[in-house]
Amino acid sequence: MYPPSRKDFISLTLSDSHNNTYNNGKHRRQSCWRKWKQLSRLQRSLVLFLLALLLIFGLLSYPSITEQWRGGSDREDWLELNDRDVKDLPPGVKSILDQAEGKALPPVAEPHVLPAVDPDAVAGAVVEPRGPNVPILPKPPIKNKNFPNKRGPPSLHKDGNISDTVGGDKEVQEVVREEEGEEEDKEQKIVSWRGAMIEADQATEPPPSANEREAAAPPAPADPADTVPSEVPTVAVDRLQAVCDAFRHAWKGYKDYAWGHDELKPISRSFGEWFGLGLTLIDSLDTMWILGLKEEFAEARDWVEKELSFDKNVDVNLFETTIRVLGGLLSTYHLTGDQLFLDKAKDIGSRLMPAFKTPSKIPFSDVNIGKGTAHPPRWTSDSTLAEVTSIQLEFRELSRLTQDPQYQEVVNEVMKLVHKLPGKHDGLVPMFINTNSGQFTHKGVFTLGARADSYYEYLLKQWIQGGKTEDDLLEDYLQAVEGVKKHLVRQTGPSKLTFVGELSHSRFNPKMDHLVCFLPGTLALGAHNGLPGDHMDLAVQLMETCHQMYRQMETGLSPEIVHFNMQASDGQDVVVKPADRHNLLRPETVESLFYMYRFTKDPKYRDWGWEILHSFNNYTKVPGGGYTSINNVRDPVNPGPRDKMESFFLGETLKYLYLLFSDDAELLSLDKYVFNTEAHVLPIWPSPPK
Ligand code: DMJ
Repeated sequence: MYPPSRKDFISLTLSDSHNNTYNNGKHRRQSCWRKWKQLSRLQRSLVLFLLALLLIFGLLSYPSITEQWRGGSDREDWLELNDRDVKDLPPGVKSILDQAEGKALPPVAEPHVLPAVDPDAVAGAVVEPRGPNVPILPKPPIKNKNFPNKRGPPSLHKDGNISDTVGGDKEVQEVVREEEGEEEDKEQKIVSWRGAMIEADQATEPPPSANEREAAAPPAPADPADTVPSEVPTVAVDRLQAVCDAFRHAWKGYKDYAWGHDELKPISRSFGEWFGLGLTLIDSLDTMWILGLKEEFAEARDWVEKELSFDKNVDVNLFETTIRVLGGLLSTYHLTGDQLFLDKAKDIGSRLMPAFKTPSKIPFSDVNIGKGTAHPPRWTSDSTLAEVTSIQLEFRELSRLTQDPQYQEVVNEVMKLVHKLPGKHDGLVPMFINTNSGQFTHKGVFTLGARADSYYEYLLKQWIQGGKTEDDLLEDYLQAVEGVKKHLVRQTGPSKLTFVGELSHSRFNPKMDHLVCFLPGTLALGAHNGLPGDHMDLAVQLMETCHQMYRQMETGLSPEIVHFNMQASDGQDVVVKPADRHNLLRPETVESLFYMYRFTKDPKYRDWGWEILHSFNNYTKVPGGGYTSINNVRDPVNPGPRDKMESFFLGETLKYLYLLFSDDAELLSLDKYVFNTEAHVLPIWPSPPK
């Protein structure tokens, strides 16, 4: 027996209903016409008159209806508000406002950012664009009177630097980079996901903070070797003050429009949410402490105590949460001795642990901190290499503080696996590793930029953290630096600038991410710790190149990615492709300037940092509060505000600038601390790891 034919059944039904519909319509049209004919002439005129009246009314009310649909009145308020602020602004800042208003935009080129157009929302994040004057959350309390008043940089605390209990962590920032679509990059068609994108004591009298001390009187550096004769003391004070002013301005925007949320959107005066953990606030805690911003710190501490909860059903990125949140809390705990921060650090640390429950012990990228479940990204079972190898400083420190070995065990296991893994190229590692097999994937592409960068940084820093006793880490680091020199370091044709390119299936690509500018600082730190002198030579050369990546741009700010010209010619050394012209307020260059100044005392590094701070102020500072990422570092008239202040601007960029300008070499001495990759400070252990 065959089943009844579905085809016959369907065709019968469709044909029937179709016919009915058609006939009904025809019938209706015929009967309407008959009725119209039956009306008297007067009745017909009356109907026509009414119809005409309706039409006229409709036409008159059209503009106001459509205006309401477009939400025009909100936008007018917003523009009026910006107009009030725009007077007397430097050209770069004014151009940011002009673009936000849509005044000076090129016809198609860079889209200006308005509150309603929100890339975070597209990515599924919770975002609430709103008018400028609508508060989102209650403002933070003015001051917590009960807050213990011992504040200031740890170097000013007696025995403050090496406490028995300390914390650490690392963070990453996620950057979605458009792939270049060029032949040479075809093998690596991957959307880059850098989990980028950042402390009180009960006992003694509050010592002055570094900021207070240096601002109050001409500084008398504790260590005469730290004095720079060519620099008048007031210059240093002014520079420190300028960093504090920048921080306060950034913080004002965050406090007014994004308090308790992950990131400020300074143009639309709203906020963006990534994990919903108050990322900017946590990333900023230790910076405020170091800068001596007591009131701001107290308000933030109050929020951590009363509002911060990790008991929420949210997926977070393991790496980003480790470097920014765990690292920020551990660092603040260490600087302040305030138990609150250690308790919070333990809470988030333990909630991240499910990420390590994988067949290979290579952690998943994402964890739900409320449910205790973990998973890889939707499109792959790979994890990013930098992400799984740049969480070690923080987890190891958490174990030391809590005397609970589970944290360091899971991250040490990752390092052991990677140490033994085949597929490296003279110490250089591929960008991905599989959570099932524990093997490298996407082999053949080697970079010091996105997805691999902090692997190299953490090899050295773990070795330093552990008292320079873990030989495997040192071996991997030394081998990697040799691999970098052999395969990735080249010079430009015109000015012989030294740079670090990428290797893609044996083909050299003269492309360098701004992220790679962490390398001069790391190389210098290694040399300071007894590693070969030529590491320092390379650091000096690369530092010059990173400086040129800023200096050669019309805004004085580096683009996200540059290409170098290797032809022997008189042309440009640095080439920037249209898709790479943005600047996200990243820290890597000022981070390296800080290390280079600490180790060489050459004032040019301070001057370079000072120029960068000026450029941030000229082109990214938003009136009313906050700094914004920009679209185009080559266009000082229309830099194209992106309406986003990354948390690492406060956690890293401004912190490193402050430390660069400070004459106090004991302020977070590099012989006592390592900085995690989000600039949070962790102590070098007094005794080697067990
Ligand atoms: C930060 O989150 C960290 O420095 C990370 O290692 C790299 N990216 C950002 C800053 O650019």
